[in-house]
Amino acid sequence: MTDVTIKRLSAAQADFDTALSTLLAWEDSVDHQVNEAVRHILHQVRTRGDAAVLEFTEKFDQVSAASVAELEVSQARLQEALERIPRDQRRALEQAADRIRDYHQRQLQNSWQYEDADGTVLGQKVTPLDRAGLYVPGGKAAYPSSVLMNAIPAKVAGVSEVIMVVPTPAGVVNDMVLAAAAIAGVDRVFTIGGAQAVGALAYGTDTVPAVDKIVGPGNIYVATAKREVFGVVGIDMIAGPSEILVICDGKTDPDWIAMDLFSQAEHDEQAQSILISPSRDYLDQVEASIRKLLPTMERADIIATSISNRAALIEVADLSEAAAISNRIAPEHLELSVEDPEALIEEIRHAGAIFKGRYTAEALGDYCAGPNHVLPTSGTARFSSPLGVYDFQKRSSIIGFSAKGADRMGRVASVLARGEGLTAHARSAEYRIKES
Ligand code: HSO
Ligand code: ZN
Repeated sequence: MTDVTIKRLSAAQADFDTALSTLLAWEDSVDHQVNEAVRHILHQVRTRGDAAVLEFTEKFDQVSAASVAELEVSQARLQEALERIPRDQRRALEQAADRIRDYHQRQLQNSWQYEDADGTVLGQKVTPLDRAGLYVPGGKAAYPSSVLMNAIPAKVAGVSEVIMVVPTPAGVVNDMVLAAAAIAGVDRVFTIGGAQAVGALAYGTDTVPAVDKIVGPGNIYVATAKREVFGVVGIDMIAGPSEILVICDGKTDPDWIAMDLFSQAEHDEQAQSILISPSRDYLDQVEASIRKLLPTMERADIIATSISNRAALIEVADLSEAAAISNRIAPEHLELSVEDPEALIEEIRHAGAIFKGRYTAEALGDYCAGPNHVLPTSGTARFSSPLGVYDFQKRSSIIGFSAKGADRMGRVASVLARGEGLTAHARSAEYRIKES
């Protein structure tokens, strides 16, 4: 029998604010030894390129090769993986990919411009990144669904080259990951990982092309390396542990909700699952479901640890209070398992993804609903958004003055430039002012 402790809170308790803060506290610990090790690896890759990548791959993944080129996976091999995986897996990956593509196509931003009264043209030109790098963790943590979620928006944006890196500890390759890469249209794949792969993508080596942005999840070494190379290249967010917050009016089958909480708890011991409901009786029912269902779970140990560490069942006065608490938490995933989610959504301000109604299991969003499953965690939904096509597009301002506009604005610029003591600026603008 797996032991689990389930925290119960009530918004009415005197120390609720403190209890909530304690519940949410999560240290993204900075480990100096990891920092040191990562800096060393990055320096070696930056200065010695392929040779360093090969050495670290041999040391950390026990994979030896004569050249980095040998570690590239051919497109033919990706196709082979696609043909080798079970038919139902291939079909499911393709169905998910179609929906993800369809959803993300709607995010494409177009260039725009307008003309002002002087005939001056102003606008914004939108351009995809030239190259994006996609990090995929190796072994157990490799999620084919994440390959789709990261690569498809890049391809929809029009990125010409998506380069994926995936470590293959002891040479083990995950066929479903390679099949997902084939479906998503990943251009090149290298079986390298860790900080050395991040370095190779950021600085480029003779074999691995330098990219403009690195996306995708990874362990502490990968996250630290991404932070370190930020500035040389762009990076996506650094994701914390998964989170789910369910608001339920007490009328959804408690087994469904218990399993929804498990679905994020099973990701790792630090994942956070929270249920908020105005019905104490319902919280009791879900607690009973948790205890009943836990022993049936394959990942019971991880779930029990995650639930005992970081889960909570919170009683509130009404759904409005639930929404207010949810806004304080700004969860990665928010399920509104209520009769009228449309009304409740009005009160929601901060959440990575909002799942409306009793039939919308968060797990569907992880795989095949269409929206991205790379979402802001640890309260960062207050200021950031799901990974999207816009993360692979950038904007250039467009400015085209007419003679009349150059005359009028030249006078404004001249005054401001002289005020700043910048005479070349002033005269550059003044040359284009008509003598009158
Ligand atoms: N829930 C994860 C994504 C995922 N789930 C991948 C299953 N596979 C993001 O928080
Ligand atoms: Zn998940």
